Amino acid sequence: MLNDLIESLSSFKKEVEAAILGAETEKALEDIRVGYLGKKGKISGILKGVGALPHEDRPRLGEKANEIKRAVESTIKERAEALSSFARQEKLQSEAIDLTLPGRRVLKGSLHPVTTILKEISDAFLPLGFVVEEGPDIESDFYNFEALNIPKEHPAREMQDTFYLSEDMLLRTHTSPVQIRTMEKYDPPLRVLAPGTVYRCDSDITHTPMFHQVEGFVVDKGVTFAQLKWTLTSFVHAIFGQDVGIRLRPSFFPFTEPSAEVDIECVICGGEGCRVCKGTGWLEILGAGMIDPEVFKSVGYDPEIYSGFAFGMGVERIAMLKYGIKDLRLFFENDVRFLNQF
Ligand code: 2U9
Repeated sequence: MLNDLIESLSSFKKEVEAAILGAETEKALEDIRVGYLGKKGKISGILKGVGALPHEDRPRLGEKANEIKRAVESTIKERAEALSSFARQEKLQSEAIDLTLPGRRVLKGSLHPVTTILKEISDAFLPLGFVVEEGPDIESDFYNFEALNIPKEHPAREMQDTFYLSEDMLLRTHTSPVQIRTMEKYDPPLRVLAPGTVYRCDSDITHTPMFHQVEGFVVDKGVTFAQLKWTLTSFVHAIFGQDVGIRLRPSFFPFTEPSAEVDIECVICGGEGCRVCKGTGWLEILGAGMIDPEVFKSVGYDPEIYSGFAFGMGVERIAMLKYGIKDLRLFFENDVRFLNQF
């Protein structure tokens, strides 16, 4: 009887060891452990027969059972370690980095051409002693129109040009209000550059409802039209090159008197006449003039003591001419293929 039980324990040992070595997962191994060593396992089943043995034989069976349990436990432990080592090996292999693969390209951003030109325009004026001033995009009727000698019935005030927010408030249609605010804050002499976003209720192939302007002005005793012309020539040379000539044509603006429109020699054909300059050899790039005495009065400057000049330009227009961009809408589509060229 004792020998039969010991025999069956020994044959279980071989069976369980074969099962352990065949287990492919940690779960399968655990099932084997429970199936053989657990309370309801096969070894416990055999040990239940111990009651039928004579007293003196029972310790031997217990000893044999414990020996087999220990041996099985140690085989399970070894197999568990082997399985976890295989698993780690597999994970490492699946996560292996191929250092020979080419790297992914990092997309680099670039400055918007309007930003680039804004900086170039500032760089052209700052050495002449100009300082940059900024102001709000939302303005009152007074700063945008009244103080600039633009009377109530002036066409620039018409609804189709101006985005009104209320009877008195609007989106600035030019950066000129910045200059009014600057004159209210400081006494002359002043040399100010006012770059910024402006808004006009206008949209077609050459106009967008939002665009950028740079305006500038100088106020002092004895400022002359000749100084205005020299300043603008110096600006044109800095942006378009030393050989580019300019010409001034008489014009009208409510805030300057006399006023002029400023042309540069066509940068495409060099003055020969082409499609861009419509055969004239000249391109209009600026408006300018001597600040109207009425404007000085609205900020409390005495026009008998002070004189000044002012100028204004559209930044997108300068960028289009400088970079040969044909369509204004490209500036606002933010297509990276366009933007990356600058
Ligand atoms: C003050 C006094 C005078 C600014 C000026 C222009 C002429 C001009 C246009 C160019 C193209 C605007 O972007 S555009 O449509 N500007 O022609 N601007 S003189 O004169 C001022 C400004 C402020 C106090």
